[in-house]
Amino acid sequence: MTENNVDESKDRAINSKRWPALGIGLLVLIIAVCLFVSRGKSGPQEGTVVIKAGAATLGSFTVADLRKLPAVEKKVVVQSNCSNNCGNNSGNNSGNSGENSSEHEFTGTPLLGVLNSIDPGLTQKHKKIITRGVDYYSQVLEMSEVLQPDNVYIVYADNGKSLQTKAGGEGSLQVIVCNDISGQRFTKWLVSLELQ
Ligand SMILES: Nc1nc2c(c(=O)[nH]1)N[C@H]1C(S)=C(S)[C@@H](COP(=O)(O)O)O[C@H]1N2
Ligand SMILES: [Mo]
Repeated sequence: MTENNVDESKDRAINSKRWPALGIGLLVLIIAVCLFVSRGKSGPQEGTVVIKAGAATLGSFTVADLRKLPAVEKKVVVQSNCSNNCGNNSGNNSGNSGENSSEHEFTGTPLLGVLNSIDPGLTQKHKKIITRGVDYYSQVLEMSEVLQPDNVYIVYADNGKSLQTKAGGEGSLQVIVCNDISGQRFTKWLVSLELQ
C-alpha cells in the first residue's frame, strides 16, 4: 500500500517533468513549420527587382546581374532632412552638410543601361517609372530624368560594402538620383520598377 503510493508519486513527478519539455518541443515544431510555410509564400524579395508595365512582367534583375554591368562610383551628400527647403530642387545645397545630411560613396550602374538590356524600346514606350521598396515606399521618376547622362543609377554598395536589406541582411538595391539630392527619391530596398 505505502509502496504503491510512493511509486505513484514518483510517476507523477516524472510526468510533471516531462510535460513542460513536451510542450516546448511542440512549440518549437509549430514555429519551425510556420517559418517553413511562410518561406515558400514570401512576397517581393530584396536583391531582385521586377520590371512591370500594367499587369505584365517585362523582366527582372538581381544584384549579381548588375555587378556584371559597367560599374560607376558616385559620391553623394544626401539632404536626408528636408525641413529646411531642400525640396525646392535648386541644386543649391552645397555647404549645407551636417546633422541633416548623410555622405555616401555608392557603387552601381546607370538605370538606362539596365532598361536597355531588357528591351531598348522601353524608354521610348514609357513616360514615368514608379520605384517601389520592400516597405511599399514608392516614388516617381520621369523617363526624361532616366535618359539624362549621369543622373539615375541603381546602386548595390555604399563605401565598398553591399547594401543591407531592411532586415539587416546582405544584398539590397537602391535608386539614386544625382540631380535631386533631397533624398526622398533614393528608394531603398528596391523590389520593383513599374513603367507607365
Ligand atoms: N524604401 C524606402 N526608401 C527610402 C525611404 C523609405 O522610408 N523607404 N525614405 C527616403 C527618405 S525620405 C530619405 S531622406 C532617404 C534617407 O536615406 P539615408 O537614410 O540613406 O540617408 O531615403 C529615402 N528612401
Ligand atoms: Mo527624407
